Amino acid sequence: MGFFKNLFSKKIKTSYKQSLLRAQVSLFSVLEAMDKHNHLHADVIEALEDALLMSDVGLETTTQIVEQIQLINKKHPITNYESLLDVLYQYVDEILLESKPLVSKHVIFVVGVNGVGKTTTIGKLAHLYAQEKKVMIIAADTFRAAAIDQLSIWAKKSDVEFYSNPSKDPSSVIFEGLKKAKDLDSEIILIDTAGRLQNKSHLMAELSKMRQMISKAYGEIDTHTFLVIDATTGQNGLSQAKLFHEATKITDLVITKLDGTSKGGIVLPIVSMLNVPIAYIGIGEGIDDLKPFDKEAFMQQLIHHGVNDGL
Ligand SMILES: Nc1nc2c(ncn2[C@@H]2O[C@H](COP(=O)(O)OP(=O)(O)O)[C@@H](O)[C@H]2O)c(=O)[nH]1
Ligand SMILES: [Mg+2]
Repeated sequence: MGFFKNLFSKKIKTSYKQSLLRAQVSLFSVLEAMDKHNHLHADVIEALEDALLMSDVGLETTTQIVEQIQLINKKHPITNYESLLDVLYQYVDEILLESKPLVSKHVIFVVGVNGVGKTTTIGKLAHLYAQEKKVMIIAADTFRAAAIDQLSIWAKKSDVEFYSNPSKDPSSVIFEGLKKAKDLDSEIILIDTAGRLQNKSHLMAELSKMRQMISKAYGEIDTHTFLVIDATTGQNGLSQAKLFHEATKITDLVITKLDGTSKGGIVLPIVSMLNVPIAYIGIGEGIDDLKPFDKEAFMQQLIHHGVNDGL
């Protein structure tokens, strides 16, 4: 226990701040409206709604946030920008969950649509874990030879075990790979899957089958299902979250590409719908650009109290 939490903990805060600058909800016009009116005037509400929607918080969650703020305002009138931000901050605090430390031996089954960063995330996770654990990567994305090659290169970079078999179907690859992992006594087993559109029901059914294969092949082992969401995808991320969760219960989220978006707000409706923690965030293409989710640091960047930077 504990080692996941401590990894890189010193470096996290500064790199979070730098990488998430663009992901902030842009609150400058809210500040202006609040400074002008000194109460929760319709202009303030409108500016806030615009800011949240622009950041991809989505209509439903934006409405909930605004209703909550209006409710609090009735009891304790909000008269300045700082107290408005405090209420907003508290709301986000309630939505976002703290991720639980992972037990020492486990499988991570990684799912998501094409191009979100599943394979890259596995490469980065292998690198992160390989410092202290025996890691094995299973490439169950057997549709494209290039996908297997891409992952075997990541495995070599971190010098971890790798298994795939392009002539077998994904479930058989998982079966064989897990047998090998058991023989080698691997501690962290990362399974990559082919990207699939959430509305292709036969592909989603295949995913459920693959997930079931894990316990069949290995027996009892702690298993996490990571859904990788590209933060730049927009509202389609919500449909991805819903349908992947239905096909194979998601236990954790990985939000990638937070370095290149001004729409970090998408995490709020997704987390509030699935009610699962964000385990990691991706903040670049490099091997070190995956960070354990730090709720406090993330919130501070998303709902930024400062006026000048990041706006
Ligand atoms: N900027 C940025 N790019 C990323 C991140 N994660 C993945 N990518 C890029 O997204 C593209 C697709 O990644 P890949 O892992 O192949 O996606 P997959 O289809 O889900 O396996 C690649 O060009 C990655 O380098 C991230 O956190 N930030
Ligand atoms: Mg891939």
